[in-house]
Amino acid sequence: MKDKQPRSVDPAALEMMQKADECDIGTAFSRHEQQQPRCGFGELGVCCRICDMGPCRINPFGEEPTRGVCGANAATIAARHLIRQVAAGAAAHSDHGRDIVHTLLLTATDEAQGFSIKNPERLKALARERGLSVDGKTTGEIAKALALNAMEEFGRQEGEVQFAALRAPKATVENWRKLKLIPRGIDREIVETLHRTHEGVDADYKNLLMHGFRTSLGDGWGGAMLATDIGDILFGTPMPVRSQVNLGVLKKDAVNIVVHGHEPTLSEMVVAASRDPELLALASKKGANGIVVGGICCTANEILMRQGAPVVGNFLHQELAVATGAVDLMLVDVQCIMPALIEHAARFHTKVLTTSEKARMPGAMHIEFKLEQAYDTAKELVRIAIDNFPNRKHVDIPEHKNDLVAGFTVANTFTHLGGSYRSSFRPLNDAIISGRLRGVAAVIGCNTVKKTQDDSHVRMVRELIANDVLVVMTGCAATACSKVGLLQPEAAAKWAGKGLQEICETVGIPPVLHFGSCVDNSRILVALCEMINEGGLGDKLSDLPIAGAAPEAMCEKAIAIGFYCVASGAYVNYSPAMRVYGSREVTDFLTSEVEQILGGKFCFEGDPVKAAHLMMAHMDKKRAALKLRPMMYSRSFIEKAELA
Ligand code: XCC
Ligand code: SF4
Repeated sequence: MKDKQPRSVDPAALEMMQKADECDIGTAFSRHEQQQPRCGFGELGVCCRICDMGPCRINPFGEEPTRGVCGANAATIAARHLIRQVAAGAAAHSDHGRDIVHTLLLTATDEAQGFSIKNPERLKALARERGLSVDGKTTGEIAKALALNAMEEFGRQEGEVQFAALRAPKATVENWRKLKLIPRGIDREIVETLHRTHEGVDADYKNLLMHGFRTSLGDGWGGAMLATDIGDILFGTPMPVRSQVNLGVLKKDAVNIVVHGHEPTLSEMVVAASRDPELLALASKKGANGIVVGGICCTANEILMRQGAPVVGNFLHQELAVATGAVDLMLVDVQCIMPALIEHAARFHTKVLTTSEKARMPGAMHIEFKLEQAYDTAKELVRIAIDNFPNRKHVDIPEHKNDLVAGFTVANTFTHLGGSYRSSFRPLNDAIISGRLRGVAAVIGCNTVKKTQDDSHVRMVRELIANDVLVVMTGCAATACSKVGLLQPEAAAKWAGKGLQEICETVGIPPVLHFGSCVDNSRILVALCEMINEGGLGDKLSDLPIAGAAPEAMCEKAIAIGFYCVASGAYVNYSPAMRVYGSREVTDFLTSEVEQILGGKFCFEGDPVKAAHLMMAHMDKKRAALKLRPMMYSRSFIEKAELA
């Protein structure tokens, strides 16, 4: 709510913002300022607009009105709006997952042009894991059976989303079952959230929030997990790969295509088309020296992980990329796409092109990306970019860019050690048990104009690694930290504590691991399960010395992720705070009481360094409960947090 905080810590962003300001082009940063002061009722979560007798608002100081027209109080109102956000976030990830499953189905039957099963081994393993027979079957047959089996997860009416019980530790599953928390079907719980939060249905805030947790599990252990696993089958399982990040990856003399959004189906094909000799020849005929395909938001992470494609930026970079004047085509699919791109593009030569029927924008070109003609369409899109290259006017590309390593997965992160064929989490568990490492933190999520861009990610992660916490990252958070060089092996010597340094050197990993896009948070869940399976760190996920954070969270997807992490037993710092402060009861439930039920809880601390200390205090408590050795090289955070 402080409006004069610095807008970003990224010099490339500041350079482009200044240009935008000088040319009188609005950006999210300037529009944020225009929105001040924001409505306090909305910020506190006590504005209800569920029915048309409203909007109603509750006095957050306990004076009248304490109830809406129907009698709903602050707790009911805050809880039901929050779980609607969970449902929307879970819907976004899961609908993306559904599209990937659909792509697998059409690939299995040879109807998806240009797609193939890049990782048949992974296909077989996943089919087996889900109880499907693979012996004597062709790849196509297995893929079809798996796709149909996965599709059932969405519309199932009774039973359980399969990955939960297949992958999570027994004790965690038992607790979920006792609480009736395992989703029956992904879509079913989302629909039930909408029903329960309709006017005059569920008024019990705890009951509402618990259903929010159930809905979110259908994201983390359902839709998002399917998106990741099936993505790996279709496009190949990532391997560690070097690339570059920030606006400086755009090239003055090349055709620049920015793919922005989330689903790998479009971006994978566009990367392939950009390497087509015919199109490279066309580009050179137009005077361009090659074609750059770079990404923004999670699409960036998808093609970074699997193709080594450069990352143009994170969420708040989308308008700034256009402001370089060097983007010939901004290609978008779904999620995190600002409608403002259209106004920006109009000031430059950039063409904005939408490709999904689900996400159109007035003023954008639209070419639907259909799987049946995927490769032809991708070529057409690349051709549009090439044809637009000669129309460039003034170009200013900030020089800033940095190197990074991405592409870590559950399977490849710890295979390095001893050259073992099987991935083993033994080295990680041993390092934690011996006190060389404190634990693991997942720092994930978006950028938001409510906080200085990238600042919370960078400061939190530096604090964590300096105190011997291994950090895994996804999404725009990973992009933020890669911009300052935290995602390369060299970062260990510079910023990591001694214990973490030793691990990084032995295993040959950076202190901060890039685990991919936001749906790839499911990789983190699986990694935690592996840690339990490996032994020595307890028997349920909530026993682990781990924590999560989304310190620059912005969207409903981030809320859904926060919810499934807490439901899985994690301590989660989420900032800016969810809109619940207007209800003491809801705030207390999420930040305290729920720990007794699920083993995890939220913390809404806004200062990233203080939040890191709280996360480490949580890890230290878990370490103490597991009777692990004291930290070898770094101090305990328990006392400090207790005082705070
Ligand atoms: Fe969107 Fe996934 Fe958030 Fe970035 S991190 S702003 S969701 S792109 Ni998921
Ligand atoms: Fe007001 Fe109740 Fe309607 Fe919400 S549901 S707008 S509190 S009358």
